[in-house]
Amino acid sequence: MAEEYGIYIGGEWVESSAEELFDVVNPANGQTLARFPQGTREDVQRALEAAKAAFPQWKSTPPAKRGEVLLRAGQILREKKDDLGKLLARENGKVLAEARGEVQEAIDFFEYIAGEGRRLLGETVATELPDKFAMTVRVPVGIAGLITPWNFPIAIPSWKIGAAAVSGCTAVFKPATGTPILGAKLVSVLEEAGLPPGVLNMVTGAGSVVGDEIINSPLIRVISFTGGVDTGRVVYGCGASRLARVGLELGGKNPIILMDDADQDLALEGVLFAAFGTAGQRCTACSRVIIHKKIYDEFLDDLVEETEALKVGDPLDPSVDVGPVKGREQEEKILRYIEIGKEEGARLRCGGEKLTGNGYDLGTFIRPTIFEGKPEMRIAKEEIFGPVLTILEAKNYQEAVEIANDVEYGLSSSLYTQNVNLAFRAIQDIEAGITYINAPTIGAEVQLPFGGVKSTGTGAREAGTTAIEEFTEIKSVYVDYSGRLQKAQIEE
Ligand code: UN1
Repeated sequence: MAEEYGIYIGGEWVESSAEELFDVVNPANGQTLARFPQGTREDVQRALEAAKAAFPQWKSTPPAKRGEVLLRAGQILREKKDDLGKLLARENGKVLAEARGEVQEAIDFFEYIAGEGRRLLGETVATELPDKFAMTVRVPVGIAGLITPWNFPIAIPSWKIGAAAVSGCTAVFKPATGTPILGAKLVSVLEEAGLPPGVLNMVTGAGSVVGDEIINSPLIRVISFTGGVDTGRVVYGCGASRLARVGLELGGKNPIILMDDADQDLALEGVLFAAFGTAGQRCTACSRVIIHKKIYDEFLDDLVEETEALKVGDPLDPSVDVGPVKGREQEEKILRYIEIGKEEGARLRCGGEKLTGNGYDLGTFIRPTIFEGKPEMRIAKEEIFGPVLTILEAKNYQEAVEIANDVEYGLSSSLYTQNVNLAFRAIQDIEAGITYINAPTIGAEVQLPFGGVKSTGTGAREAGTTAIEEFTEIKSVYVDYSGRLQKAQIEE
């Protein structure tokens, strides 16, 4: 029997006002794992009221105490890592090693951000007047709306919830409809860790209802959204119309550039992991490999051979390399892009189809696919978010970087070379929020800022040293202890 969940308001799991539930389906076999309420606008209003009521108390809780709760949450997640990893693999479809890695990412982030409770650094600044003191302090922005995607159902919620909570914000959280179970588990872990009622509230349901109500509420002072670029534009517009803060982390079309002196074995492993890990459904996934013409044929032949050898199947089977894509809608979109690639005249080197028979029919599996393309093709420009890789040729470094930059997005990027000068040049030249040298485009660590340029996003970087930027306001404070009126900027 699939478990039925409610919504989480004011520290309790309660019934939604919704009549309808939606199914959460295991993409490997089509089984229903759980049912969640198709939340209503009224549900969101209740969540907002709870977040509003909890704000004054949470805001005045010492940041170090807020951090302690988050540290405990990390410790509880650590104890539950085995179970959560398996559940995540079933709910999302990523293979168990990656699912466990994602739970670890959440643990790492809570442990990291807990320490922020003992920093939340401001500055002391010199003043132009005697007997006067000047400093900046951080104050929470207010109630946060946190909207997260299905591809990282615990790590991304952790970044947002952890950073908002340590900053003193209270929040309404809407997990993706594809993966609310991990969201609900995280909420329960935070409750167990001692997060006071109302600091975090969760409502599930459609973006067009629940998401829409969150982003349009005047109570929400900061919206943090990770998802597709089209929705991101709508979210940004709503925030702009009432001057709320908006943090967006949207798509990517992440390149790996291979120079002619690259360690090809190392690069091969990196490309396979970055392009086909999580079945290519990461914002940071490598979807373009730009290869120097001198090694193009040699590298590509090896890559195709290794790609064909990847085992696709049940994510809980440790011998499997690539799991399913997340559901029918994803599958259809990816298959459509494969057709577009063929119509555009790209050369299909392997994959290019849905897997059938052998139990595959119960789930949504696509064979890892490689196209040889041209930079102007749609498959080389648009985010496919699946196991589809486009290979492009470049005659030199300059051309490779031009191709890399000639897309709408700029999240992650990578260059393989032995030439240290070129490596440092690429750090300047590639337009992206993240650049790896001699490593693939995925696997960002939590203590570094995460985010991108151009249509990939806007607002403060998530995670890392910048995590609290999104959820805190800087206040400038002047203390005059001269006992007389001192006028700055005015000569006497
Ligand atoms: C995402 O796909 O939106 O760097 C997040 C990585 C992971 C996070 C990806 N740590 O691949």
